[in-house]
Amino acid sequence: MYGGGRFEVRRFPELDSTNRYLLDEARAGAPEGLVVTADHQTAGRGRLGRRWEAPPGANLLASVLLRPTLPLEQLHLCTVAMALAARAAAAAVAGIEPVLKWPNDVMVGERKLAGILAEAIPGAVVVGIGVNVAWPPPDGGPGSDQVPPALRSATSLWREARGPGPQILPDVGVLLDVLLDELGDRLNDLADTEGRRRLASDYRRVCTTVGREVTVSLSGDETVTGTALDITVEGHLLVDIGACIRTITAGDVVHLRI
Ligand code: BT5
Repeated sequence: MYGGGRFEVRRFPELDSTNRYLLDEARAGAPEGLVVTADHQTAGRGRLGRRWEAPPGANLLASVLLRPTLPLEQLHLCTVAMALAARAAAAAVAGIEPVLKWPNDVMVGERKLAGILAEAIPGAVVVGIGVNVAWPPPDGGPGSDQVPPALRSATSLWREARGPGPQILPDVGVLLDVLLDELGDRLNDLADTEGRRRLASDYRRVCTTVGREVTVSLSGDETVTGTALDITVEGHLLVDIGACIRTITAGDVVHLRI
């Protein structure tokens, strides 16, 4: 699959959604490794029709085109690869150690630092990521009183950055370079069974959901509550719901206790 090739990055001042743009390019035959970034999205997508918010120029908004030769049930590993890469990149540029909340969140404690949206079409997967870099600002910083109530549990690299002296504002371009470096290594892992096992076990080690009491909203109106036991080699979540152990392939997780 990826084969250690180079990424080609197309940068836009504004797009509706970098995922939407790259899915159209994928349908038109664009190659694996095409990356699209936007300084601003007018209709940034979250999962299930939700929105991804970011003021112009503040945060990293990027999508990567993959053409993995993976069976359908293993496609979630594309999100796993991106989540691990984002965690490593955040550590490198801001000196922090985020954790991963299943299925698609990069967190600092209970605050969301980044979200990942993988969308598949025949022959391609577009993996989009929004990493909060300069927004939301540190508490009491410029604009901190304008963060909408629904996003008060979001955090950013600027808000979290650790190091000597005053908090440093990491550079979006540097973050993208580091993220793509980290992602390249992990995409190579997607290509073979051993590599995929490594991805799943790396994810398991930093997944804050494992061991927690959780409620998971599934498609339809179904919800399940239980103890998150483990991550499978496909990157899915195993939940002990008392009567049995359920394998959850997609869903929204709420951690019930800190
Ligand atoms: C996600 O969805 O977390 C996936 C986000 C993916 C965004 C990237 S940006 C580049 C690429 N192009 C796109 O169009 N999208 C991708 P989900 O798990 O559904 O979370 C969405 C929820 O997170 C929203 O309903 C808000 O509650 C919250 N949210 C929105 N913006 C946020 C932000 N900047 N930081 C933290 N939380 C946010």
